[in-house]
Amino acid sequence: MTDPQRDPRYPLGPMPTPKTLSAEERRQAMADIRTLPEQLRAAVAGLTDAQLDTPYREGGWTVRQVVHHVADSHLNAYVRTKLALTEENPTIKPYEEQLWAELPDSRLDPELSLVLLERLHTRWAAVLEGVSDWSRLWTHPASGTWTLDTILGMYAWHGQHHLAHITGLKKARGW
Ligand code: NI
Repeated sequence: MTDPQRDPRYPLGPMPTPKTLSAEERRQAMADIRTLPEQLRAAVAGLTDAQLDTPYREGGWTVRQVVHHVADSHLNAYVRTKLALTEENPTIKPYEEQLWAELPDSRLDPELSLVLLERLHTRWAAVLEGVSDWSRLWTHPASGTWTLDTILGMYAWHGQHHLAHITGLKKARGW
């Protein structure tokens, strides 16, 4: 069995799916979401095209695909957040993230997704900071019913998880 701490896909360990968070955990998670775009921008600053097209692990996504994937994922997360706040236990739409990462826009300049993430996270963080009921429900058709706290905990982790793919590759390569 693979030690999850040593699985190169999961440098921070497995994704958390908390049903509830403490006030301090929420504060930290919202701060992580606010700062992720600038952290990602700093992580890819100065990388050449060849470096951007290097997989972060054997058989994994390139740095370029990782940046575009974070935008794909967090666009969906923003929609899920707003659905959960405005509808009663909505069923969200899963998507095929691997196939999205192979569409032509994932080969574009990462700058496009960095700008998108800066704008998106400003709006998303404003929505999250206004939440008064973190127990609002939403349903994933395969994995079941979760809360807004789950979205916050999962996606704060998700940004740091992919940031660690890039910073880990740079450290391993001495970039
Ligand atoms: Ni991801």
